[in-house]
Amino acid sequence: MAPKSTPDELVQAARTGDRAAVARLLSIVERGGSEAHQVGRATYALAGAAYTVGLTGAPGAGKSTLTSAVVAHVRRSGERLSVLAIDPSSPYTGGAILGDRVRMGQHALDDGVFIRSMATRGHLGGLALATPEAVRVLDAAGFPWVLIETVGVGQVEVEVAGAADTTVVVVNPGWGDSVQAAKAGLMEIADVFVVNKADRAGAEQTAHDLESMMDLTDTGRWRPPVVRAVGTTGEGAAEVWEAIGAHRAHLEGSGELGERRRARVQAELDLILEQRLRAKVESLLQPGARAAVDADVAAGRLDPWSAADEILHPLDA
Ligand SMILES: Nc1nc2c(ncn2[C@@H]2O[C@H](COP(=O)(O)OP(=O)(O)OP(=O)(O)O)[C@@H](O)[C@H]2O)c(=O)[nH]1
Ligand SMILES: [Mg+2]
Repeated sequence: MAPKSTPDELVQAARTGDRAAVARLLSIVERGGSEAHQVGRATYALAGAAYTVGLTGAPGAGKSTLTSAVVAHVRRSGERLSVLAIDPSSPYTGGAILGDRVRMGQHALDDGVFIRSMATRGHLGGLALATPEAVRVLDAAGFPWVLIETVGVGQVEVEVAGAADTTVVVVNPGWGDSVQAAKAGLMEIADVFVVNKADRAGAEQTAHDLESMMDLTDTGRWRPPVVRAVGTTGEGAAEVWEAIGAHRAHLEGSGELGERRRARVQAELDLILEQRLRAKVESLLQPGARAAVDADVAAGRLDPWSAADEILHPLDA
C-alpha cells in the first residue's frame, strides 16, 4: 500500500483481501472526520451482506474469552469472520485492548479471522457512529460475520451493542448478575443469553432466574434462549453459535431483519443530523452566550426555559 492511498483505493484493496488496507480503513473510521465520511460513502453501497452479532455484558464477564471460543468453533467449519472489540474506556488506558490481544491471540495467524479493537475518541456520538462504519468496512471487505464485543455498562455501550442483528448478553453465575443485567437495560436488548463461567457454582440458578424474569416480561415474540458456556474451555461455544443461528433464522423468516436494519440506519441518520445541527447552531451563537446566563440560572435568578430563550434569541432574526 502506498502511503498516499485514497479511501476509495483502500476500499478497493480491502475488497481483494488486503488486510493492511482493512486495518487502515478502520483507523480512519476510528479517527472520524471528513476522511471517515469518504470511507462511509465508499462502503455503504458495498455493504449489506454481513451479519452482525453484538456480545455485551459486565466488565470481566468473559466476553473476549467466549468470543475467542466461538471464533474457534466457527473456523472449524471454514467460515471467515471478523471481530470488533469496542473499548468504551479512556483511549489511554488500553487495558481491555491488551487483554483482548492476549485472549484472542490464538487467532493471530489465521487469515480467515480479522480482530480489531476500537477505542472511543471521546467526541460526541463517536462510538455510536464509528461502530456501524467499521462494520461496513468489514462487510465491504467480504467478511460474512462481524462480531462486536462491548462492555455493557453505560447507555451508549448498550446502544452500540444493540446495534447488531443479534445481541448476545453474557452474564455470570450469581443472582446479582442477572439483577444487574436487568438494571443495565440488557434484558431489553438480549436475543440470546449466555451464562458464562458455568464451571462455577450457581450457573443453573442464574439460568433459572433469567427464565423467571423472562416469564414476567414475555411478549409472545422471540424468547431469548439461555445457553451455559465455559469460555476458557470452549464448552458451550457450539450451542452459543447455534442459538445465534436460530435467532438469525427467526429474523430472516419473520421479515424483522429488514425492519431492524432500516430502523438502525434511520437512528444513525438521526444521530448524524443531531450532531450537524448542534455544530451549526453553536457556530451561529455568540461566543460566551451560554456562560452569560449560567450564573443567573445557578443563582436562581433565571429559570432554564427563559435562559434557553435568551441564548437562542439571536437565531430568531
Ligand atoms: N472460570 C472461568 N473463567 C473464565 C471463563 N471465561 C472467562 N474467564 C476468565 O474471566 C476473566 C475475564 O475474561 P475476559 O474474556 O477478558 O472478559 P471480558 O468480559 O472480555 O472483559 P472486559 O473486556 O475487560 O470487560 C479472565 O481471567 C478469563 O480467563 C469461564 O468460563 N470460566
Ligand atoms: Mg473483553
